[in-house]
Amino acid sequence: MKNRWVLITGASSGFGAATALAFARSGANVVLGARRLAKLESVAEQAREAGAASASTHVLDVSSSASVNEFLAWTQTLTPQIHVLVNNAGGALGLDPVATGKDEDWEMMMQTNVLGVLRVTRATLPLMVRFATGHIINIGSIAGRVAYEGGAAYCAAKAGELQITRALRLELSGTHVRVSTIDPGLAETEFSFVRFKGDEARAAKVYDGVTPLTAEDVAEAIHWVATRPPHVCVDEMILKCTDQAAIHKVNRKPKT
Ligand code: NDP
Ligand code: 8X3
Repeated sequence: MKNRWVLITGASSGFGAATALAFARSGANVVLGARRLAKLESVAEQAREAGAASASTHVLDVSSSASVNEFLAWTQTLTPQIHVLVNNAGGALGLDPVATGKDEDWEMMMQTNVLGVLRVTRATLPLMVRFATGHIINIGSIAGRVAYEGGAAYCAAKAGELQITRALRLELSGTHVRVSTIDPGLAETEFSFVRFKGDEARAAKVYDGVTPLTAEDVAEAIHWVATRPPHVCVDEMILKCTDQAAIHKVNRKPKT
């Protein structure tokens, strides 16, 4: 990845931050976006120390077309070409059943996980297609493949991401731009803290007695997918911790 340009959304924490460091270690230029600029800058500093050719940050809110377009205009002041786009920004809000679900939670999940992926991809494609190379890596979830109670909107959003990935691969056939989705299961990041709106105890319970994936496990998979030879496209990758045999079948060690 030496001197390649890698754009990562949602790079201020979790998978996005770990992915920035993974690409930094292989000498890439990392272009980082998220809403929390101070956190992004701290990730960029670590990326420089880890060996990034450069690490640049700019505020990005994927739920706004204006913000996405401004972000990509700024990106083009750095580089005319993006080699890898990691559409990672997103997450869940709430675990309410449909009967008591909240409009604002549903709208935000669709805005980030679905429309955000579409917006950022549309704005980035010109920086790939005219160079006849590029790789779009979307971060989906096992929730996009199997539904669970309280997950209707999040599962729908990640199923949307999966179908966007599949449609895009068809649309880009012949352009040499690759399209992949990486769909993790339980991983300990800020995900549950955000889902439960700052309730730390409830968030911690999600990982009780389990050895979940780490952000670094997922970042390593993203980096591996991005570094296959140009004729190889990993279409879809499902990554789960060994304790999670299926979405509802999680092996939890009894408390001692
Ligand atoms: P984190 O909450 O740690 O990271 C989410 C990232 O997305 C943050 O950097 C956040 O930055 C960013 N983000 C959220 N909303 C926006 C927005 N509107 N505009 C720009 N950036 C935004 O969680 P994860 O690292 O776990 O999540 C990353 C992705 O992985 C998500 O798409 C999530 O759905 C998916 N995923 C997570 C799993 C898990 O168990 N952890 C499993 C499967 C998939 P900021 O708040 O600064 O904007
Ligand atoms: C996050 C994984 O199972 O909590 O996408 O929905 S799960």
